[in-house]
Amino acid sequence: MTAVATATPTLPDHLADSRHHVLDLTLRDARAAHALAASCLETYKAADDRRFLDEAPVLAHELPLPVRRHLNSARRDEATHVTVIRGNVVDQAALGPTPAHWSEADTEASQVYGCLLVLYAALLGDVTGWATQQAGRLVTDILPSKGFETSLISASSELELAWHTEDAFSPYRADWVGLFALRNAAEVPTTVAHVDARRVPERVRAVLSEPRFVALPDAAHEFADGPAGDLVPILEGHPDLPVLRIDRDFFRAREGDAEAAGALAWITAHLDANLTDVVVPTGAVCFVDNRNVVHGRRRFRAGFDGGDRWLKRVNLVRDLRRTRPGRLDGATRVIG
Ligand SMILES: O=C(O)CCC(=O)C(=O)O
Ligand SMILES: [Fe+2]
Repeated sequence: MTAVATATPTLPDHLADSRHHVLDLTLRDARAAHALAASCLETYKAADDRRFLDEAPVLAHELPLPVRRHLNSARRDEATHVTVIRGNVVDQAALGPTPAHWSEADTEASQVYGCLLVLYAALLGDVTGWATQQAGRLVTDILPSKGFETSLISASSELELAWHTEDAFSPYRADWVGLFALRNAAEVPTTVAHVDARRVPERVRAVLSEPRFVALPDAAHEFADGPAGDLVPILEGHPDLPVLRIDRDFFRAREGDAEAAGALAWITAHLDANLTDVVVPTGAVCFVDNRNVVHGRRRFRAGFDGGDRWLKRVNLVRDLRRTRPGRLDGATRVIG
């Protein structure tokens, strides 16, 4: 029998990688995409300019055809884990050193990569940001910072960043997280894990589908009033292909619910066992499907010498209207 990669949730393990969709750009297409981003930057001056974000879904039609096809399959395919576009042009010398902190990372030289990430993202959905994260920026930065080596946020390095659904505490969380590695010389891996629906015992699945879990805001958010901690389910949607919502560091079973604690322990061990490395090398863009997989990052040794790993990140939703209750007014993309 011939094995056919149909991208269904019942794939045998040896075909699991078919849920990692990878496109290697030709140099010609990489240059064309970069040139489009550069012309957008010239017009709009910044990657998170409001008019640019609004126009991006139209401008993105000018991206090379293989890129549009690749991202359209990610938009359509309900079982994809990650969608990667490798081989983007990043001029390391022109980029300059990796900044020491996210607040210094919105550099002029890095804007063009933010623009390219926004253009790619626009083929999947709409970019959103958080008032409580990186000062409300829409294109954020991930880089190691001194003093945060063992923190629970993406500025960490020495400590593994535990797997999580991005912004799992919020109903306005992203459908995809987009990461653009401007620099990842050491190829520090991002990690992903999914729920293998066939292996979840019936009773565990039933408990995980009920709102018996406290979803605390993760440490990347600065809330003035402290965490709300809503009661939420961990699994939703079709049992064969559940939508996953969980954070290894910030979810708890509700007080006194031993059965929920047992189910949480089961899925935690299951996701630990399924955790897979996905290297996003320098010049690669990776869209993580935030419904199908949790993600994190392996530990690494930061040099703090200007050569450290540096990623641009966007959150995006399929339906901006869904996030409207979380936004102050219809014109802003910032939640909170
Ligand atoms: O650094 C990475 O590869 C992932 C970081 C991450 O999970 C995040 O910033 O939310
Ligand atoms: Fe994350």
